[in-house]
Amino acid sequence: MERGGDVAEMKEWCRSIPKIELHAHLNGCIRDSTLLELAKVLGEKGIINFADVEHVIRKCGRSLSECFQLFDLFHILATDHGTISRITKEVVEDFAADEVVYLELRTTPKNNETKGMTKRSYMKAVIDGLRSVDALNVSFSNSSERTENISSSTQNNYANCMERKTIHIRLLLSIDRRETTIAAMETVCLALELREFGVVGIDLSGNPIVGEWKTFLPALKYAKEQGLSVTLHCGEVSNKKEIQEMLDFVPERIGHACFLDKDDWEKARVLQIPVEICLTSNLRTERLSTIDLHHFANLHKGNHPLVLCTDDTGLFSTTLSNEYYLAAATFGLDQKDVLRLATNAIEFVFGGSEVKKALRGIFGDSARKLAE
Ligand code: 6MZ
Repeated sequence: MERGGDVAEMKEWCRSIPKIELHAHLNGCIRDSTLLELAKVLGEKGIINFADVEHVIRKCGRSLSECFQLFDLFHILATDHGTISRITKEVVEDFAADEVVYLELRTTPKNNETKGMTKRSYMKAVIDGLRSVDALNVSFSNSSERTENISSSTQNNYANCMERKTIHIRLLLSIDRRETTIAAMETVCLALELREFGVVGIDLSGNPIVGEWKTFLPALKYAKEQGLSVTLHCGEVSNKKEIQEMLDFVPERIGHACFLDKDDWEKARVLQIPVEICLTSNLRTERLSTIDLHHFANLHKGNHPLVLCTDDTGLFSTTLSNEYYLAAATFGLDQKDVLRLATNAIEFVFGGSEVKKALRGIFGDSARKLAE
């Protein structure tokens, strides 16, 4: 790829191109500055010990199990509705600043009795957060491509809206592997109820060594029958039986896929299941020893459908443009390869034909610019 001084130029180019993010967990994408601010407030109230928490937030290398301990901490810091709305707004702004034009944001609806929070009110807070973004246009409706946060604007604001950039957002509701069948079913029912607010699918995530596939299967089957798209964290740890069962379910996408063997890959190839690749996340959680050994290389060579994603921008201190740069630098991709990779992602979005059409227009412009 590029030599010496061109590194900065390639990084900036990766930042400047439009990108599609399909695997990002809301609470994994909280800004460090926001986490520290929230921790300080809880520290002052005596709910947590700020010094301990600060140390954990600032720590860089984390094992997979340490990540899940940290998520529990994030969930303590971000429990009230106002904070959920705030972090949603900030996460959207951060992705937009990185030239992400379509974001499928996933989050686990949570009950928290002490805060008067139900799964439904949690999701309302997320949607309120999307609506509160005022620095750019946010389009998250399934039924139409109108820009959601334009509708309440005055005539003057309307002119501003036309000049601002637009980000298309869709939501996936996550089932946490700690949940019961009933809790998983509640999440699916909530997703169905919230379809008109941009909810397009279901994700299965959480600590991969917790829970059993059979617990989630009834809810996932129901989601599929009702026309929701399903993506699964699959093969984040070695678990041959579960990987096979997941592939037999034929999800519309899988995330990570670090521990698939030859037969599993053959099945994924025949079924053409797109893979959400999270390079930095896999490296930082020690799913592999060095990045050049990542299965991205074989999948890319074999033209397997794949999309580069961040997983948790906050937790892993990364951005989507950083993931594109990392792939380019590690696997020798040039600008044409990178733009093709970014453009291919259009085919794997859960958002439907209207938004795909809009994205084809955006990426077509970038391809023309590159050709000039
Ligand atoms: C599996 C992950 C994950 O839903 O509270 N999550 N699950 N593997 C990963 N790779 C490291 N990263 C994040 O966002 C945080 C939750 O997303 C899931 C975990 O369940 C985590 O608690 P939300 O917004």
